[in-house]
Amino acid sequence: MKRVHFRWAVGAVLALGAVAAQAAGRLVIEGAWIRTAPPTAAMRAGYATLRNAGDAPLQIRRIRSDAFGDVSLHATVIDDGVARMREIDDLRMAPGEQVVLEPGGKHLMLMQPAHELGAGASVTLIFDLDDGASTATADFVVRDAEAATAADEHAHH
Ligand SMILES: [Cu+2]
Repeated sequence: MKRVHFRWAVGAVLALGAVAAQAAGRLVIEGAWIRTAPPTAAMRAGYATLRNAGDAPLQIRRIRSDAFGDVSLHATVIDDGVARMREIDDLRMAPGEQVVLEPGGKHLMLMQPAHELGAGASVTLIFDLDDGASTATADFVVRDAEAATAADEHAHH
């Protein structure tokens, strides 16, 4: 009987430890798209809604893709009435926080495409998180901004 109680206690401690170890940021990427451009364009802009669905803060350390030589996160700032882009080095998100990447605001700058990207093409982007182990992946579909707006309006109905 004593032995059974001891085993139960060990099991409970291990279970609590497992719960504590799981506290982590979890990046969810939804509605990912890349704006259409001439198929050979040297630069593209990508948009999506990012959400931290985990129970700890997260930080995006790097974004990469086989389809682009360089991927960075940009903010659009109005400087003296002129829109300029500024790189965001380390996007931090609290648990439950959502960051919307959209035309005229924050966006992904996609440089040096490895191949032509026509409308309807799909590209995988990988987001590396600050813990060095976890990543989030999303397929970005090439489409025009009008189609994206229509889809958003549809979602609100
Ligand atoms: Cu940019």
